[in-house]
Amino acid sequence: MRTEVVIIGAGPAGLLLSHLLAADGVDSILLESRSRAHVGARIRAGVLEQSSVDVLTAAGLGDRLKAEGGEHRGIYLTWPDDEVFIDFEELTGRSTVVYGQAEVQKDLDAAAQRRGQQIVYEVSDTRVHDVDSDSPYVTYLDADGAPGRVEAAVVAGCDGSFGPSRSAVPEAVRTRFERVYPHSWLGVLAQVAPSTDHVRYAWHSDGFAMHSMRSSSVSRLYLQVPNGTDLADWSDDRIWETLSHRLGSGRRGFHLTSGPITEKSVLPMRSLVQTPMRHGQLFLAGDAAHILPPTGAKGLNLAIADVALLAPALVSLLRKDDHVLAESYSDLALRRVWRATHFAWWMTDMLHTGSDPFAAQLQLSQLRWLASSHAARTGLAENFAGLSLHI
Ligand code: RFL
Ligand code: PHB
Repeated sequence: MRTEVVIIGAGPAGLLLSHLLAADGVDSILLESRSRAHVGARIRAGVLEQSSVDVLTAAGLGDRLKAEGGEHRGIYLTWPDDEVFIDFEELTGRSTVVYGQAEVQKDLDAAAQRRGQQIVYEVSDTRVHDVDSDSPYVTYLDADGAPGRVEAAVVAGCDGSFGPSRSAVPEAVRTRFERVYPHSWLGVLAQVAPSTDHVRYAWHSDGFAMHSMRSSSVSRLYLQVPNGTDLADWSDDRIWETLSHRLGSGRRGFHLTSGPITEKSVLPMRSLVQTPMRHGQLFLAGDAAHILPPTGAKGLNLAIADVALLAPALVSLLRKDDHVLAESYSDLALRRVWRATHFAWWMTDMLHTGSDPFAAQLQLSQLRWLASSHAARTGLAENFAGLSLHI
């Protein structure tokens, strides 16, 4: 097969890229290792920042988001002695929308169906070739094990944390910056109305906890657990008791209501940035280029921001033979990536507890500073909700 852009990965980054390219008349083919049903059912991110909402809306993908997404003008930070509401709207004039990644994926998938986008699902052994040349190509095995090959002018690596694109940049060219955290998140989805009106991040000496939501009848909750945690050790009762304790149920008017848990998983946390995000005709976007701990709610937002830069760069390159945007893509995208990487690290460091009493006192001091300082709250709010696409 031949196309203009071969996109590896049909997650949010890959599907949005194909959508934006198609809007400018650039053809693409997507190769995806999982089934369409599997990709559509993944429960992941929940919070969209304003610039992501703007990108999706401008791309004609904003109808359901507007109707069903809940606008969240801030977050609570709580700890046993106090709490603070960080009012993004008041502090930055920007807001966030709680709209599950599965819903974004559904909207992108519906748009892809409508335009007849070519997507090859259930591929394996995906390999990237000759990105140093003008005629790169990707090979794979299809669902029946038959070999396939797509030739293109450009390869877009949108294949997430575990795909092959990141390693297709030669070792001599790439730099990997990495941090592995000693914590994981145990995440649950529960069929119960949220007990909080805004996302609640809780510091506790036993470990961090968080209460988010997906709709008026579905809650999403997380607990800090040690790496290597076995889900079998966490009964539903133990999860609810621990959440109640760490979130401070019964304190300051907050009462956690439990309900049936429909999904449980453990998510290890790490930060990784690979530079550059372009090598030859290969461009990386989303988790393929960078991974963040979820504490700052940035992963999906960064994927959308990358693609919002990459799509016009590829259109200029392929339609006008204009290389300027393609050449600045990596540097521009990385400015935002490092800002988000710092923010996610900072939020993680402030809220996850261990056995070091000195660290705990610094965390509490920082939380009290946020509660007492307008400037501190503005800094957090700007990073959470207020980043513009070009920083
Ligand atoms: P994805 O979504 O992982 O999509 C990559 C796609 O590539 C496919 N693939 C391959 N295809 C072909 N050949 C191969 N060899 C392939 N290998 C992989 C995969 O099957 C997949 O379909 O990456 P993308 O598009 O870059 O999107 C990134 C986001 O998914 C990710 O950053 C967020 O989910 C992170 N994240 C959050 N981000 C936020 O912005 N806000 C949040 O509130 C938030 N919460 C979260 C999160 C991630 C979580 N988990 C489980 C990782 C909460 C959690 C629990
Ligand atoms: C979520 O709703 O899944 C969520 C919200 C905020 C985060 C991470 C995840 O920081």
